[in-house]
Amino acid sequence: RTKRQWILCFAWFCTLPICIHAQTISIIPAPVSLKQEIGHFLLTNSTTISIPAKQPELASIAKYFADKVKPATGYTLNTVEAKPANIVLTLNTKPNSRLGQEGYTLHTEAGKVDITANTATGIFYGVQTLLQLLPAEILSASLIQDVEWKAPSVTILDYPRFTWRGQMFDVSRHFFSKEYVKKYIDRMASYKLNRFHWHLTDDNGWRIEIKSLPRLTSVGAWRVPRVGTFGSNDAPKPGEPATYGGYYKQADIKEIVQYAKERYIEVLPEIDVPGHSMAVLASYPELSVTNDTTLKVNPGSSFSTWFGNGKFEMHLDNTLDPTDEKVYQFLDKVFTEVAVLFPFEYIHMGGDECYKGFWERDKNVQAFMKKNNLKNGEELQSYFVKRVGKIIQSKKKKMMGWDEILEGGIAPGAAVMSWRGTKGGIEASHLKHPVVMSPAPVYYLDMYQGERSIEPPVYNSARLKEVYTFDLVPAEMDSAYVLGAQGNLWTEQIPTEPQVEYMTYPRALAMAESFWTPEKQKDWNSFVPRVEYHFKRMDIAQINYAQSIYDAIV
Ligand code: TNX
Repeated sequence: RTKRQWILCFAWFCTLPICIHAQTISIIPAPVSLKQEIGHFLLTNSTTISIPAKQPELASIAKYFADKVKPATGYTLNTVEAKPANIVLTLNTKPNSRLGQEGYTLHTEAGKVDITANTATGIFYGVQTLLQLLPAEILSASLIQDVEWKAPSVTILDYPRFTWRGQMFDVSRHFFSKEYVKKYIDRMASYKLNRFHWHLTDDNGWRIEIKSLPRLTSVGAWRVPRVGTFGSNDAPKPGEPATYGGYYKQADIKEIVQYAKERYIEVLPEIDVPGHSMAVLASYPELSVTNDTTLKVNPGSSFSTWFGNGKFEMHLDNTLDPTDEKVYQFLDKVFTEVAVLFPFEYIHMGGDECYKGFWERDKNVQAFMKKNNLKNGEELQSYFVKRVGKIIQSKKKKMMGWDEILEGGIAPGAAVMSWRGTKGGIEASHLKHPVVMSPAPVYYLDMYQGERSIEPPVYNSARLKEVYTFDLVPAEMDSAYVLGAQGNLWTEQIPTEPQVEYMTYPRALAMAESFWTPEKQKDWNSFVPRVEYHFKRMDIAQINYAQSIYDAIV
């Protein structure tokens, strides 16, 4: 051997102990900068958390952390207002401009964790990173005694790429309990996602109590069950009881909004109109274009659902009558209550996939269009959306809608959620309207991601690697108007909680990283082993997932 080889060999031998002792770090989303040092912080029963005096928000973050680690460790961590303490949460008195509104710095070493930020939000994200530095077993719901609760020594500086990092959950096609919605939200927070888009209404069930309109939930929240036949569209048989469904009482909604707030997540409510409204029309038939009193809450899927046989089936459903003042009075009542329940600045009014055949065939609608100089269905829908925009504005909220709201002329100030690819988003950005990117199929969590034969019967695929590597701001876009992006979980084919998780994970991790980590730092080859480690965390946390990393590598 040459002298150089001997030296290299010796150097390798000397660093070996460090390598053996260094814990692997697998943070998702990857932080902007991370430096690992030798050593670790050990969490013990006597670890104390220090928060500044008169900072109730930081006190509740400290409690969040203490509650999180308690089941697995059995420790009851003490919060103190004075230093010295082991874990110190500090708000910068002079803002650090690199950190912005959501960034943080985290430093760990023997006996000490320091988290600083300009805002409580940033502190919360620092705590999430700290939780990810602790062993996977920290997520266990029951006591674990044979693990040392070590977090490797690191220095991290971190902040997000986008302010809107969302996930949409459709609770209309299948209903999910309040407790489960909370779980979904808490898991979002652990990956630094901060917008929970709650798809509360659709053809298959109205899920939010509106006190002034009780039939929406006494009638509209219930349909005939179609258990085991995903996507079945068979009309209800005569006399078949509407027993499947459920809804959230206003008290439940408040509880969930508060729960989300404690996790720095804003809740975006969606009331989908004028299409996707069969649950409304079953409850208040006088709002339909044809005043049809026989309309029922759709039993299976709705306007667009992919079937196992690959067929894309259009449902030519009735809609709200855009020419009827009663409809706007109804919407005023709905948005009055919605605006009070949800503190977020935006309300989503849907606007997608509205079948316009009834409008074309209805004499009154045609006469209305002529009188108002509306040339086609798109212009009539635009008239409708603008009226809804005014109602939403009168409640001191901003309106958001699916990209169909661009058709026939967009309402002033409306934000667009781009779902039919990136086209709508690009157009809206040039019109200087805020945009959230959620293009199908890439960011659609109801597409299959792994081995076809064991996936739910959905029609298209969104592989993990495609999701991870997708460039969510195309070059043609005016990026200044991009608020961020989100994944959408439509649940026509997804009736159970384990299926919800299977479809969500690990793709939500790929999105979380795309929405947070600087684009040029994203690296598929580093992501895959980190996801593999998070599978271990999810096993311990009892979260289901698809093993789609293996499939995607091929
Ligand atoms: C289209 S995305 C829809 C939903 C379906 C979804 C199925 C959008 C605005 N509308 O109603 O659930 O496709 O992937």
